[in-house]
Amino acid sequence: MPKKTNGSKSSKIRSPKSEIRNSPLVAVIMGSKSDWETMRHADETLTEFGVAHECHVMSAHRSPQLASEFSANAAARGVEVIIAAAGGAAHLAGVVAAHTILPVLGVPMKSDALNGMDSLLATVQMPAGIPVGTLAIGKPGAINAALFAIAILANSRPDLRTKLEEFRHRQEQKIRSATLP
Ligand code: RP5
Repeated sequence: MPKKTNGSKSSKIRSPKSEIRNSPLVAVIMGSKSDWETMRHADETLTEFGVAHECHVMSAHRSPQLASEFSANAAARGVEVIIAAAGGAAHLAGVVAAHTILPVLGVPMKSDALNGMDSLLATVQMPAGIPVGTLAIGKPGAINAALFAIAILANSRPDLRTKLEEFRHRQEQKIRSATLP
């Protein structure tokens, strides 16, 4: 299993081109640096499973060319799943999905104005033909997007499948052994 590609946190969410190395399998992209506090949970989950990945900021609105170029080139670079997070009029996942046939998982960010309902609807309501697998708003969505990406990769990677089974087992054991005050 290849190691995660990025080093320091600050480099993770800055210049995309300089960080493309070691064939990341998952690309985690987000519309703004302000999304990192939520999306770091996707980064941490992928790291926990030893999945090579990269994290970048790019916006469907503020850097449309970067977003389209990145998604159009992702498959050729060896990326197998893209996780796209955005808030508000959250078009990022849909725009990315329009430029690639890779599976795209959307994570709606919790917004100040509408508590993430705007992000959720903008991400989930894709017209037929260009699918985006939309996860929950905020941190649970970030974690589940990573787990979903891992499940996709695990179909053809027995070592990852074993890790996922062990994770589920540990999770179940926690519930079974939970005691109430
Ligand atoms: C979206 O706008 C981002 O994904 C973010 O969730 C939201 C607000 O961005 P900032 O104004 O904090 O940069 O594009």
